[in-house]
Amino acid sequence: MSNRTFTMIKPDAVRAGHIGNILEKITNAGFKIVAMKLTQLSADKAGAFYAVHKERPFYQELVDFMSSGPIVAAVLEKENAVEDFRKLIGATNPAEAAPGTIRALYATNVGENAVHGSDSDENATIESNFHFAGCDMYAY
Ligand code: DAT
Ligand code: MG
Repeated sequence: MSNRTFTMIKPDAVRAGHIGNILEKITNAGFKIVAMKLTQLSADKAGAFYAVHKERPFYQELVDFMSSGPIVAAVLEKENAVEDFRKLIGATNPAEAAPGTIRALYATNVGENAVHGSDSDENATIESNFHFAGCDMYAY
């Protein structure tokens, strides 16, 4: 089991001024930020990141949204990181997200849902490399 996962604070939450609140939830839950940047995805890069969803009806909407403004991309470290982070963010649809989860607190709707979290160790590695290949990670 890996001890790292990958997250993005999505454009809706960045625009709403929630970067600080969300990072506080993440660090209070015991995750260490080992790499982080503020960046903006081009439509091409957003499309590539979410390529697994390209046959879904919401794909174009997702690509447009994810490239609509800046995001915070980060690699997080904690024991059981992938599973614990998915619990911390809550269900994809904030209407179904458990109380106190990041999506329950900060997501707008199922499409604009404040944060991304990797769904497997394999995807955590792929997604971390997508944003941070060649970048240093910091242990502390
Ligand atoms: P998650 O982000 O919880 O892993 P996912 O991988 O199924 O969810 O979908 C990726 C993103 O696509 C999700 O965060 C928001 C968008 N999305 C998913 N289902 C959607 C829907 N029914 N309508 C609009 N956007 C949706
Ligand atoms: Mg997913």
